[in-house]
Amino acid sequence: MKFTNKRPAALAALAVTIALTIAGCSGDSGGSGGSTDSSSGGGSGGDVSVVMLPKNLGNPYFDTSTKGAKAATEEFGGTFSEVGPDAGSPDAQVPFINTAAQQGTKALIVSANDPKAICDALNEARQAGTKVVTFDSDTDPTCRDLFINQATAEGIAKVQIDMVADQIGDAGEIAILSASANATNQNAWIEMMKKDLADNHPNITLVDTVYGDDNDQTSFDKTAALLQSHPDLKAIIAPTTVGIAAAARYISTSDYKGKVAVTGLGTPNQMREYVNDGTVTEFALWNPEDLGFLAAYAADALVKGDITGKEGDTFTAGKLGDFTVGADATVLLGEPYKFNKDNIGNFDF
Ligand code: RAM
Repeated sequence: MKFTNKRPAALAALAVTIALTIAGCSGDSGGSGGSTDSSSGGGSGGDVSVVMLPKNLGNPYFDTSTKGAKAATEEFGGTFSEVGPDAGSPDAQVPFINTAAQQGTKALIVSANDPKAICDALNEARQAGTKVVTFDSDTDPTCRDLFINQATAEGIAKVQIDMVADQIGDAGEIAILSASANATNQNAWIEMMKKDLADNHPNITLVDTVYGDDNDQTSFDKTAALLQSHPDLKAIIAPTTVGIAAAARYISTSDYKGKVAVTGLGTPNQMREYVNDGTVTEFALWNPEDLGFLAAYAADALVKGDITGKEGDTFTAGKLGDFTVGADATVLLGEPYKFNKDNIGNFDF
């Protein structure tokens, strides 16, 4: 079952089955070391060991993708663990990659904080026999075997510009509150949003782009600063689930509520109260659980030699069905989906 806006009924049915917690794969963030390493004995302890390395720990978006990856790994009988830094700085993931390689991990699934900073470590891991699957935020393609893309960058950019244009009458000043300055995914989306604005929305002006580092407090503070610096601001686009929730929280209790729109990419559970109180009209996302699920099945197919990452390779990802590897060793999950007051009640993630 895929999460696409062509199949809202299937999507709703899937969404209500998604639980809020991740049993057994997310633990104490370990103080300054910032790591979680709680392995689960997935299935029968088969020979495919999977390590999941999100941008950082403590983000509900990645908790949900880890939940999907763990479920898939249990289905194919592998072993699963999640590790990661507390903060998504460019090279914070390097020690976790090195450790996974030293442990002889069969597959590493990574959302990269920087397209290049972790490349050497990933390539060393690959030389040691670890298959590397990026998901959510890619590295340079030379540093991984496969990238699992949630939706096309063009599609993710367009849905956000369409929403903001709709919400501000296609005119006025807007700003972007992004994640970290080096994030491959957000930077690709921002470039395409700028192009879409230039090509199709001459009366919207992007006046600022700021970075909340996927940290709730930093994102909250950056929202306040944006509103102070740009008194005519009509909207904030946050292409990050952490940023949009922080921006909405700030605006929901301020005089800007109802005057400055907030949209972008968010999870329904984090955004529900701001949709219900009228701060937010509409935002978008894909299903992070499906994304993690697909990444784990792709990792399994690589480890077992069913695919190599060549264009045209095909594999089956359990309940999600069959997928084909496209150009640049990329597999596409689906399309972004828009959430608003009419449908948000159907989702639980
Ligand atoms: C945050 C992260 C993630 C991104 C989502 C939309 O959770 O930055 O990489 O895909 O937002």
